[in-house]
Amino acid sequence: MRRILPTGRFYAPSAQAREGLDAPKGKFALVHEPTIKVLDELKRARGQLETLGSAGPILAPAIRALRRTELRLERPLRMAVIGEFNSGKSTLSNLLVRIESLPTAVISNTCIPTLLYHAPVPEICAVYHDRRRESLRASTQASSQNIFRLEVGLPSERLRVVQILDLPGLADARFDGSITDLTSHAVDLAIWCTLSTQAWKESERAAWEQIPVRLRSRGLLVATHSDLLRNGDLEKLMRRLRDVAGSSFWDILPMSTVEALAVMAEDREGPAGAIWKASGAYALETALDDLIEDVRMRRLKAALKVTGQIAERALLRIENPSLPSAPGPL
Ligand SMILES: Nc1nc2c(ncn2[C@@H]2O[C@H](COP(=O)(O)OP(=O)(O)OP(=O)(O)O)[C@@H](O)[C@H]2O)c(=O)[nH]1
Ligand SMILES: [Mg+2]
Repeated sequence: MRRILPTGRFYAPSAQAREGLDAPKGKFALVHEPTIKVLDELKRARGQLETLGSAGPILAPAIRALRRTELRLERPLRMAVIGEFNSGKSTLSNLLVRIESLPTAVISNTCIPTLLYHAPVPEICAVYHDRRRESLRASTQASSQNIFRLEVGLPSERLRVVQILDLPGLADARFDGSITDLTSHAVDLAIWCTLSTQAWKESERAAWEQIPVRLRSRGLLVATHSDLLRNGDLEKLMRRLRDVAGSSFWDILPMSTVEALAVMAEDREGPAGAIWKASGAYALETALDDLIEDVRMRRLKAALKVTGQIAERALLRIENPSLPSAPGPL
């Protein structure tokens, strides 16, 4: 079926979509000191190698490999928001970004994976399956056919730390092959949204199992629509979820995204207070902060390991120039 994209929707926020309004208040810290320290050292080492003119051809692969490692460390993390239809994925993505840009509705809505990234002014582009990119304007009527992913640039400081990939809802997550497409979007962490009123069905459990183990160890299970349950029922639900899914997630949290969004709309200086906490937003963002720190440290550790391998190979090539240059995958 040919679907027309509502591209104008992404241009809607005007007052909201200004740089600086959403400067993170102690959450999603932009500056990660350990990463900056390692990046400085990598850049200094690469600079020194680049000045060794006579050994140029021998060291060129190491210099390129170091640059790739730097780029990897400089990239924002990428978080997928996954779950079955209408589980509140787009609403939660809007909350985390602090800009209500993604369409949300009771009827099935998100039809193309949509990546939110930082841009000084709103912009949108389509990435096709052949990886061709096309910038879209508010007036563009683009067909969703052949689009691999939409990319929406928004002036949210938080997106400099972690980009958000809002995915179409899974019908029956067990049989929906798109869950395995996650690998092609290069995501580092994930949130699984499950509806509090029918949380963590067997189909969801089975689908989560299809996700690579590495990503599952970096996942949060968020029980959305928690406002639809009475307090006692919510406590019972959380006990059950911790019992049956506790070992499959980094953390499990209840969330009333609509209540949090209402607080956010009233207090754009930085939502806080009892309602914000009761909505679950404070706990979710704290857990996300911890997870982001963990993923950043794991990425750093991997980069240091690769750097060691690059240095080792460069030294071997100096001793034996006939060695192949491949420094191994990053
Ligand atoms: N009461 C309540 N409603 C919510 C909550 N989160 C989302 N909703 C509503 O649930 C409906 C679906 O939300 P979406 O964010 O569009 O859900 P989705 O998972 O992105 O849906 P698809 O893209 O179709 O899979 C919307 O009407 C939201 O306003 C919540 O925490 N509480
Ligand atoms: Mg959606």
